[in-house]
Amino acid sequence: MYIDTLVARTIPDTRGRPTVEATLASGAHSVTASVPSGKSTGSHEAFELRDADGSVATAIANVNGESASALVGRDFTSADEIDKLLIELDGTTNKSRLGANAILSVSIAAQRFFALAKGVPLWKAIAERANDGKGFLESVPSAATPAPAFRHVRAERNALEKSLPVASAPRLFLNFMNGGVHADFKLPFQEYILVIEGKTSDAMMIAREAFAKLGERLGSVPMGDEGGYAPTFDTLEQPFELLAELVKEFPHTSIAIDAAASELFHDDAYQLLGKSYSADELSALYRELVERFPIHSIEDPFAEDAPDDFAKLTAELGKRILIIGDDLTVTNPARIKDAAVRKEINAVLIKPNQIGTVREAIQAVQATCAAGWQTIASHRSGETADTFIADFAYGIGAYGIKAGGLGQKERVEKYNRLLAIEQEVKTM
Ligand code: 2PG
Ligand code: MG
Repeated sequence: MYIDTLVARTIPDTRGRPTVEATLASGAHSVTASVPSGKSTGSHEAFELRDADGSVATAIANVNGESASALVGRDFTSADEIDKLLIELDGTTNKSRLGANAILSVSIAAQRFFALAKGVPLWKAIAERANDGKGFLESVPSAATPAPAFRHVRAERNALEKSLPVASAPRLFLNFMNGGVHADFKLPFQEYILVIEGKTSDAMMIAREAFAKLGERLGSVPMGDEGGYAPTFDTLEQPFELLAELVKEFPHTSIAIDAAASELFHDDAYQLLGKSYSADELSALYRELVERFPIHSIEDPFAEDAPDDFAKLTAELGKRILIIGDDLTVTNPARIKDAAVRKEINAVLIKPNQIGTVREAIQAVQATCAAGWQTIASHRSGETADTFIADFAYGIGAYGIKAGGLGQKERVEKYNRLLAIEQEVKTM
């Protein structure tokens, strides 16, 4: 593909904050991609470039300047080639020079372009890329073991080859209630989710009915950042009781939470509804909740720099539920490999903007698969109309997708894209 033009602009995200959108053109075709932005961000994430005034003007200038100079007027044979060039051009370990937001806008546009050029749906192009990763894993260093022994690499490659992702519909991890930093801590945990199994069209029917039902029960309450309800309760258990009622009414459903515990950690303890919990006390609380309610998974149960507490909880509960790493692993293949060695979790949240290129997000998926763990593809709390994450989730055969609640158009668009993919698959 010969690139004729690359141009970026500022658009507002769902919180009204500026973010990056880029358009790549070749001949008569052009594609556009925009990047989301998190609020409960992990400190080990790739660097989102913002100016002192909160704008993304420098990130935009980096796309229109350096990235465009490197790409425009050149021919590329794959999206991966473009990603490698962008990584090299930035030259830092965390994308802090050009900005992960600037880089990812081009990386997603490139992925979209090569799907278009090949005449295949985006999810299929991603699936092909995810399954062509045999050489990837060796190139991912591990922070704990910087120069892995040859046998170690061989074992990892064998594990990966046996578990390469197969494109398939993800379970919906659909947000019903928002708390934490997404709703001014009206609820202590950040996300209260209904996990809905089955094919997307059936799951969405359940989602619509169950979401409306909860709305009736809650009455008039505000919406949180991710398009779920943001009610207030006096006890920790109440939101679980409400979701458990829905689980009883709707088959093939269960409860998930994102505790986003880094945001709860102050003064050496976890603060929930005015009470302080040590890591052990919080573990005991999780165990009690798992006994009482139909819980499927807990994301980020502890702060991002408490891997030992993750490992302890996974040893205790990992056979019954998923313990998902988000701020802990930040879609970073090297961090995922280290977490695997220490058995810290058994599932990984995959957010492309935490790492900055589609190439590395796919490496993160492969590192997760090699560990024998599940992947959950995820949006961010500041979203755009771009539905890339739906194609990505399907293409990598993710176990689940987190795309928010039905109370915000940009979240619904992702589910609508999954519905369209369900039909596309039938025609292929
Ligand atoms: C999370 C995400 C998305 P944010 O913590 O999993 O739900 O939130 O984008 O604010 O980091
Ligand atoms: Mg999270």
